[in-house]
Amino acid sequence: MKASWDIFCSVVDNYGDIGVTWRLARQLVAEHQQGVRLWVDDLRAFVPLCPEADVSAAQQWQQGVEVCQWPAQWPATEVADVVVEAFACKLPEGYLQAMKAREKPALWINLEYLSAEDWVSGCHGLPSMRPDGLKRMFFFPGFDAGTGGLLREADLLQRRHAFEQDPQAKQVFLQGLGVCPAYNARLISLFAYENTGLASWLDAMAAGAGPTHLLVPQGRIMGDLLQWLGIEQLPLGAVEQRGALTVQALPFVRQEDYDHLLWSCDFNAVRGEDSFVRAQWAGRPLLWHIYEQEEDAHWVKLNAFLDLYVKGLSPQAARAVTGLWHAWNAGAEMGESWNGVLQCWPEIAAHAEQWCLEQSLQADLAQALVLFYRNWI
Ligand code: TRH
Repeated sequence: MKASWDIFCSVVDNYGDIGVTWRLARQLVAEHQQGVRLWVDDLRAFVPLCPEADVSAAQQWQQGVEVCQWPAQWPATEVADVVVEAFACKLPEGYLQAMKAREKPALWINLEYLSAEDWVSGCHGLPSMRPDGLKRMFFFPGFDAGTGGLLREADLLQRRHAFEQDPQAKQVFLQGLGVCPAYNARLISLFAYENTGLASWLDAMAAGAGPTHLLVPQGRIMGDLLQWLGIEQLPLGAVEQRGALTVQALPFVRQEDYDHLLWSCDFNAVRGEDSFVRAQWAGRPLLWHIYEQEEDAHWVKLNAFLDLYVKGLSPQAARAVTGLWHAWNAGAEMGESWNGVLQCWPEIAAHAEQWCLEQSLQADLAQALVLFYRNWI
């Protein structure tokens, strides 16, 4: 059954808000044949993910999604069957009025941020009544069966496995980015916020027994990287070597290609929400730089995830992963914990694949949303 969807995205900062909503919109169209309009208040954040997009278009079609600039002056607009307010971004007043006037009520969903905290499954799917008579449903992504699940395209793991089994796929992809690592180098991608712990991690990799090739997409960590390298700039594609460590700056790649980058690496440092989930689907060891929140609320989220994630690891490996993630998020010394992870590498690598498989048994978030709507009508 084809329904119409309006997804509202306000770009607070970075790429997470648009990253999640664009991925969801594409999947609703491609896999569920839904009619999707994506309202974005700042298209400048969209273009790096979808380079064909026109930053100044009021309306455009991209991959079957109608992408609309969310204008300051809200125009008269027909309300969709399902309204997704991403991350409590506050719907336009004019749209709310139109929702009230709609003969058949629209399903209004507030899509929340991802968290592994216990309370999430208790709040997932709950309604909130507003004084104006409109009802909003809370939809929480998450890691257990009581939540809305994680965004995952139906063929994602199949595509990853095909990529891994094709001996040329990785080479062709990396060569396209100008990356030619030494045959025995450990390949690492680094996507993170500014981090005072970076220098000590780079020191440890430079002093490592084997070669490491670090790929750094353009972004906020670049300043710390340049400082450690002692240079003013690192042009895209250029390579710098310090001891056993090779560092290479990469362009920010389109969203589909970011998966290829994660699949090509042995270890991925990721951040925020969407890249964090994609690194889990890559089935490789990972390091999460969580988005900082007021009053250190992010530490509760970080530890809630770690508690879940390290289950099944030996005490030594669990300590190594937890130690590394804690050091990174505290901007603290990384050398000791990195070496701790290296010592448990085979176990941590096998665990990452196992975690991916377990998580893939859950319904994915787009599927869960479509089902939620079907059950609601
Ligand atoms: O950009 P982020 O830090 O986004 C953050 C978080 O979502 C945070 O929770 C939110 O509150 C804040 O934004 C406003 O990290 P995230 O979520 O991983 O989003 C990055 C997106 O960019 C993701 O969709 C992957 C994509 N990406 C590419 O498409 N190409 C690239 O080269 C890279 C590095 C990322």
